[in-house]
Amino acid sequence: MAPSLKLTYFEARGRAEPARLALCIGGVDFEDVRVNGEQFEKLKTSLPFGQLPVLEVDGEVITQSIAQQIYVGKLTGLYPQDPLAALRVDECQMLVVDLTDLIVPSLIEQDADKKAAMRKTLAEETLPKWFGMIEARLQSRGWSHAAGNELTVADLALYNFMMWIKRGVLDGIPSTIVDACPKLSAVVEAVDSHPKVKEWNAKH
Ligand SMILES: N[C@@H](CCC(=O)N[C@@H](CS)C(=O)NCC(=O)O)C(=O)O
Repeated sequence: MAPSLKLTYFEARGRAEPARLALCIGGVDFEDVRVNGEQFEKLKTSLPFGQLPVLEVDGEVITQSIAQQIYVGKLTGLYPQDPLAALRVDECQMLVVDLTDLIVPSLIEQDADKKAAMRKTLAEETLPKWFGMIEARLQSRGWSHAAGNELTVADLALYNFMMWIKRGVLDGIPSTIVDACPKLSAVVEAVDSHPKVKEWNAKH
């Protein structure tokens, strides 16, 4: 019997969106719970590590977004059974965590000048360097997708991160910095043009 799933996160894409997209693409029903700051503060003490997202599987609360992505990838056929193929998917998912961690300090910084300086370094040095390395890796491997030749949760994780940049919502980071990387852009586009992703994005 299919498990009952409830995914709780903020009203944002953030660390929950790859799992949401996987469930949407796979046609797996889930309860998509989104809390605001006030609701989170009330919920926080009941959360295993005081953080979101949490995925409840038949009532059992599971933390850690990457573990959740792997699990829903398995449920939806978006995570390979072959160990080496799975390793490639995990590599890409962890890479996205590292990319996210590059940005997080600039989200937290309260001093406007320091924040702007951090964003300038990200936009002009750090992110182009990382995107260039990802592009080189995708080019050298000749894959059509993020971690092989099939759509996996790695694509959804990379897509979610790259769209954060491409949507131009991070002040000081121009959306165009992705344009220098054609292979990376193609991986992002392949997810963005997926009919179920289009439908999902139109609704959210
Ligand atoms: N390693 C965790 C990190 C979770 C995390 O940092 N969650 C943030 C939101 S993106 C959070 O709940 N922040 C609120 C807090 O820590 O009070 C994961 O990947 O799920």
